[in-house]
Amino acid sequence: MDSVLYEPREGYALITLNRPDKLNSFNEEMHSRLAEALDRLRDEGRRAVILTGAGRGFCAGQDLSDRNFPTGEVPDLGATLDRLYNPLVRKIRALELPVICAVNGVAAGAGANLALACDIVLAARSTKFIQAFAKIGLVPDSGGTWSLTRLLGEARAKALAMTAAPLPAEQAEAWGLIWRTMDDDALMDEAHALAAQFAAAPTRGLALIKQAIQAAATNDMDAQLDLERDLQREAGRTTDYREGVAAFLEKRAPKFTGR
Ligand code: LHQ
Repeated sequence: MDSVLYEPREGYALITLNRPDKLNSFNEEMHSRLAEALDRLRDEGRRAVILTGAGRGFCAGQDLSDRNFPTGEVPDLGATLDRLYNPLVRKIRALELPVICAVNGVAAGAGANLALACDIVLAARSTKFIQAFAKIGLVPDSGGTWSLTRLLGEARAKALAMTAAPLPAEQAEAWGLIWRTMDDDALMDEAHALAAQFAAAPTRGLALIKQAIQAAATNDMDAQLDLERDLQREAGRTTDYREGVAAFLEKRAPKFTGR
């Protein structure tokens, strides 16, 4: 059974983590397959992607059955992050298209933080986000300390990370950690509708928006004004900008090509 499923759709793709009996936790093979699937998006010119999980959960982070050290061996988890998790998060942040995460159930450990690294997070009402790391003596990784602190502030970030308390999807939405919560059986329809909308949108412009908002985390206002100038210059040169203005003036729906 493939540990990651890739399904091309009209203009976008659906990527499904597919180790449901292990709550889609990551082993090396799943890391490789997911990296390949993300590269394929660019190669095929897809204009959006949905990332979800098979079965009742989204992802339970690292497969801990790979991480038992009965012989007393001392692992280098930093090397694991360098080789597998950090490249994955960087790849998602650098993808020049909207990455929708449809969180279909529990998201724990690196699975929670993988979801939070995506551009738009939709969650089924039954979802719980769990910073499980503290329960096994680890630190939130895959960008978790960054996402939680930026989106929630230090008080909530520390409490979630130190207690590993499950955060229900509705609370995550109310706190601004994710975009929207919906009924479990509505999740995938909503995700597909949004992906289809993005697949017909000005893709280059959306990629520039993503770049600008991500840069705002570390830029001051002055640097951000300069960046907006540069990105707007680039956006203004796209065919889609021309088409958007023409369609507005002609009172018709625009036909964006993503260029
Ligand atoms: C699992 C897992 C799992 C294996 C459920 N592994 N089997 C980075 C760098 C390097 C190393 C270390 O880690 C990291 C990053 C990390 O992600 S660290 C955090 C790793 N994840 C966790 O600690 C979460 C562990 N899982 C859980 O706490 C629970 O399974 C949650 C709360 C996610 C779900 O609980 P339940 O809904 O009660 O499900 P369950 O526990 O019964 O799990 C269902 C099955 O999935 C079960 O297998 P079984 O054969 O008994 O049915 C679990 O063993 C398996 N599973 N997570 N991470």
